[in-house]
Amino acid sequence: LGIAADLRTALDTGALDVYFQPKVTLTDRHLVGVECLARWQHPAQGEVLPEDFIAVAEHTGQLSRLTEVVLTEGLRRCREWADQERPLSIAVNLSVRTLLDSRFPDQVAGLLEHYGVAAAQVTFEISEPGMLGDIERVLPTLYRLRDLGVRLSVDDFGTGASSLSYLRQWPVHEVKIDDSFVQGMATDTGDLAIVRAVISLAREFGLTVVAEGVESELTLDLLEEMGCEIGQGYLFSRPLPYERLEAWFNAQT
Ligand code: G
Ligand code: G
Ligand code: MN
Ligand code: NA
Repeated sequence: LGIAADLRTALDTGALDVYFQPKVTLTDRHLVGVECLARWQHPAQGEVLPEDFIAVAEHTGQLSRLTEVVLTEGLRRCREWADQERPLSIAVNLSVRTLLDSRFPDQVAGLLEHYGVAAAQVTFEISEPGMLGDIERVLPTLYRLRDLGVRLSVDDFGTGASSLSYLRQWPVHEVKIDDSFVQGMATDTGDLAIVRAVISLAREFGLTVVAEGVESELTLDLLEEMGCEIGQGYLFSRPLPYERLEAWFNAQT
């Protein structure tokens, strides 16, 4: 239980870090937004993996606090960028458990107002496998979030083995093709076929398609040919702390 108490302290003292990974247009590598990713450097144990401390947060009643910390930091930066006439959007990952919390949409509305950020600048990413497991219970929250005007994204798309027809029924705006397919597509014709199918279907449904895990120029070229608009991955940048993101941005322009 030591780790749970340490996490509580980190959340209370601002010791949880938020890193930002660029999302860029594939045609000209123009920065359109950032995914906000939680990072935790434990004072004694060093870096704790997000999967691990998020699981701790979920099991010890700290998930809503953790989500609030990440969202607040994202909104604060989003507001600063808007003030500098750099309208970048932010994306925040949500666990299914957060979508089962009926107070969450009101909390989001309050934070948007407090930071003066337009709802359309904010995307919530929800992992496809998680979404599938609980879709009936999660849908009411998804509708309330959509009605606030925030954007919803299906993360890790392709790993949940949902029927593609779900994409039309869910109230979402974006799909993120899972990095396993994106990383495989240059060498594996099966992965290539999956990526092509997801891009074409998403476009038919009017959804934004984001390729995650873009690591090579070859993959970038293939994605561009297939009509994918936005990418994220080590080819462009790793997740970075705020100051290094700004340095990366300044080096690009
Ligand atoms: O890229 P990274 O190693 O940070 O992410 C590992 C996993 O942790 C990813 O699945 C990512 O979605 C998740 N993750 C990172 N930050 C958060 C967060 O603030 N909330 C939730 N629920 N998941 C997060
Ligand atoms: O599950 P989600 O898509 O939210 O997770 C984002 C995770 O993907 C983060 O842990 C991030 O560090 C990782 N990531 C981002 N870009 C790349 C990439 O190009 N290659 C690999 N292997 N991982 C990446
Ligand atoms: Mn994500
Ligand atoms: Na993923």
